[in-house]
Amino acid sequence: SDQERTFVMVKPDGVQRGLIGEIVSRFEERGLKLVGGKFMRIDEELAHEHYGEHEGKPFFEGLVEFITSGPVFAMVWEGQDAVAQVRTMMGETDPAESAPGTIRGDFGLDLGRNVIHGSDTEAGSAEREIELFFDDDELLDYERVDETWLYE
Ligand code: DAT
Ligand code: MG
Repeated sequence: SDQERTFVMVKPDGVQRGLIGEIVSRFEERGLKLVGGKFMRIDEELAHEHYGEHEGKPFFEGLVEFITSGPVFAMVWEGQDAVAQVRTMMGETDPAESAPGTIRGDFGLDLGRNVIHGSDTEAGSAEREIELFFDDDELLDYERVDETWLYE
């Protein structure tokens, strides 16, 4: 099996709307393993680093303002093809184009308030974001009791 880690974050709108538990539950029930979690406020500098690829785009300043506007719940999830599986479970970037059953399709309506972040599948993205938000000693290695039943 292709075990990998991905960075996920409940954005300030998701925190304010009480969706942390619901979102964590979906990944837990899917079989992904939580290896790190942090309730935190993103400062301006971290926001610029995290969303560096979007610097200069018309929505960038609004995006930074939004992501720093309140606490977020940052996480690292591990599992088979975790990066792509999380992206599939999130839906499209625009909640309006996201299928029901996806997180953005079930809990969002507006592009600028799309509840959740997950690393994209481009090589190195997940590793970069995990390092940006977590120290090595904040990521835990352990076995979940259901692993022998989750994976062949
Ligand atoms: P994703 O979050 O699906 O990886 P992205 O990396 O392209 O999407 O963009 C990061 C965030 O920026 C996205 O979650 C919402 C916001 N955003 C993207 N495109 C936008 C646009 N055209 N107008 C307003 N906000 C946008
Ligand atoms: Mg992205």
